[in-house]
Amino acid sequence: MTTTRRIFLQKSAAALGGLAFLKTGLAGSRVLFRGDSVRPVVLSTWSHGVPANEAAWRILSAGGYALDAVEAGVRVPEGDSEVISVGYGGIPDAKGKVTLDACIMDEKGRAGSVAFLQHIKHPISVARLVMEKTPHVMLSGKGALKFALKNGFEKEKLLTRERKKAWRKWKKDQKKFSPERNVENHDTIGMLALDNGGRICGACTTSGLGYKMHGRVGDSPIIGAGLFVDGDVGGAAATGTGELVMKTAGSFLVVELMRNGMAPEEACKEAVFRIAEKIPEFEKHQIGYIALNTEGEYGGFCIQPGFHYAVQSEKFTGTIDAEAYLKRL
Ligand code: SD4
Repeated sequence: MTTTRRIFLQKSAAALGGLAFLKTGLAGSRVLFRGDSVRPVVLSTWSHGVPANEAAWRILSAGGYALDAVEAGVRVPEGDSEVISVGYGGIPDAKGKVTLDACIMDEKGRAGSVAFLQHIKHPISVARLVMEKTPHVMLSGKGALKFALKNGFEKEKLLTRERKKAWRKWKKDQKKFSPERNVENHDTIGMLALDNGGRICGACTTSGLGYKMHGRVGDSPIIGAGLFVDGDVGGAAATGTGELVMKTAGSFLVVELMRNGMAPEEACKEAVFRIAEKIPEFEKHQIGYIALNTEGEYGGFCIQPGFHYAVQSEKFTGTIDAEAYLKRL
């Protein structure tokens, strides 16, 4: 640990005043979790990653392509109205509109993304088409919608009765944006997969922070922030308050750290430390990173306790609680 970091941590501990927080053990002070070193393997953020991984696994276990696996995987929460942070049934913005962000990246470095997309249930599939059918990486708003409709996607109503009711209550009660930390079913899905052929791909899709400002776009459709893949190194994905991830180019940073020799969990940890060093009041937010390298090793790390990720492989299937930067006593 650098002196600067130590000083920073002392300062932030003091700034947290009466609140009882403890920094977790430093890299090297405990045995670093390195995942299983296995392939194929798929991992994704939160518990809604479990059924998503199952869909991806059907493709991976049959020898299929990681890109098909991540697309099929994240389409599961996108289509599930019970998952209120992704796709259909997602929490709307402050104006009551469900606006979606998504991106996808393959092992060759190709990328596609959509931002501020409305009325389309599966933004990840539109992002894939942007990647495959256009010379661009990102389409947004009405242009993205037009592109989707032209390519056979249907215009659908994404705001469910339940979410509309909750939005009305939010409007009446507080009219104030406040991101909630660690509320299950209230978060982005980021997914990373390594297939039998050693190809690594990733996808990320979300309705974004609940009751965000109309027009706000988060980290999830930004290549290098919500998701990044380098086919020679590995991939990373983020969940949580996107502004913190964007300001630190989070997923790109995690991949670069792996390129320089760090294990996935160590790289995620370092990227969380970067947020802690650079962003005032970071402790009010949650960020969770997951990472996977081309060896099939994986890991995650987060700011607050409570973030978990789902893994599926021949060696392990289940969820893992990520280590956190802050620990409540
Ligand atoms: C965003 N990272 O829009 C996403 C949403 C999220 O908890 O993960 N929410 O900032």
